Amino acid sequence: MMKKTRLSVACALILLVALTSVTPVLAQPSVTVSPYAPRFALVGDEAMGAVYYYPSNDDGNFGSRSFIGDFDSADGLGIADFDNDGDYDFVVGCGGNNTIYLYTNEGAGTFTRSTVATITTYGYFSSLRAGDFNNDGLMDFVGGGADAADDMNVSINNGDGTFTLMALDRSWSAYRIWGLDVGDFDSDGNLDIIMVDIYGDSASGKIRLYLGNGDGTFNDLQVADLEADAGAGEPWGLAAGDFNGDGAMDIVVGGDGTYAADGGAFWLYTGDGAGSLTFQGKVFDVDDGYTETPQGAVDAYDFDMDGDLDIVAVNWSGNTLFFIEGNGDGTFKPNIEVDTDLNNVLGVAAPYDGVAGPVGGDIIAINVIQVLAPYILITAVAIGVARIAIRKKIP
Ligand SMILES: [Ca+2]
Ligand SMILES: [Ca+2]
Ligand SMILES: [Ca+2]
Ligand SMILES: [Ca+2]
Repeated sequence: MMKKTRLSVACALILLVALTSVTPVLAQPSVTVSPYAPRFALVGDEAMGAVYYYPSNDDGNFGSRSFIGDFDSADGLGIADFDNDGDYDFVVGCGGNNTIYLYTNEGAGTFTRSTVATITTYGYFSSLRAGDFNNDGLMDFVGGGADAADDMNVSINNGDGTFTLMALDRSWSAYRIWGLDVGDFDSDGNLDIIMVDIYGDSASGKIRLYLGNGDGTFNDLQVADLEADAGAGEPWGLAAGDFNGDGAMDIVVGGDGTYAADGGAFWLYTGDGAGSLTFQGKVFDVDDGYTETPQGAVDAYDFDMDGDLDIVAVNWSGNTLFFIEGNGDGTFKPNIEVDTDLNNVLGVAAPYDGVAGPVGGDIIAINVIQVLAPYILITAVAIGVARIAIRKKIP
């Protein structure tokens, strides 16, 4: 009897040791968010190892947040319909364990997680952004590490939940690349990638455009210098979109207060539709009086469904998520604080609807109905273009 008891205790101890020595796995292999909305914003909270889901009320307001994941850290995020089933999924990069996860939307607010890639050459994951870079109808994404020696990659969607990495040249920057986004800047029908460098004396603030060849390869060139234009030392966030409604892709880029007094400012560059950008000055800020260096990440989407692009932005040291309504003419309304209870937020994402053009934000409502047939998409694009044309005629 005594022997049996000792044996049981020994077995229990062995079992306990076995359980505690198992490599920890992330909690929440699937998660159901509540309340659920088909359009949403995400924030990556590095300090809390969390992704927060904010359901959009489609009027510029957001519902209460849901917690997703239990990550070592949560950095870049990209939202798109990666499995082509008519709802938005997302990818998140976790610098803490060098892993990119795909969360597939199962409907009714349930997201199921799978591992896309484990990339040990990444120190951080900068912004992840979705787009179809090889024109096969499947949403891919771009992102990568943000440390000096890290790679940058385009991850091509194989259509079966896996992705194939294709390297991007980043030899122009010996420092960190944090803000990036996608759009067709030269109007050739192929999606391009635009990014900005942070840190360092030689490359800081340089804005680089990767012109897509439509097959997942790119040719890159420098198109602007934010440090020279705005005096911004360490730009973090970059969002692409047609912010002034002229049909050409523009960008907003955020800086911090390290080198410039204008910490938390975002500046607008307008595009000419041929790959060139013109500096237009400061258009909004997310400093809100914070005294630290309020670096910001940013993304664009028509959250109030009025036909022009709005902004969601986060503030690293202010720990805040902001909504900034766009006026459609390259100007923006004062920021609104959506959530002030965050901890060192690095990533923010709005949906990307898969249209490689300046009217992407205009067709969200139609796209969500389901792009089941090509003629629906064509109709949607036509409506977006028509709306821009009509708006330009109205004084
Ligand atoms: Ca989906
Ligand atoms: Ca693709
Ligand atoms: Ca292009
Ligand atoms: Ca424009």
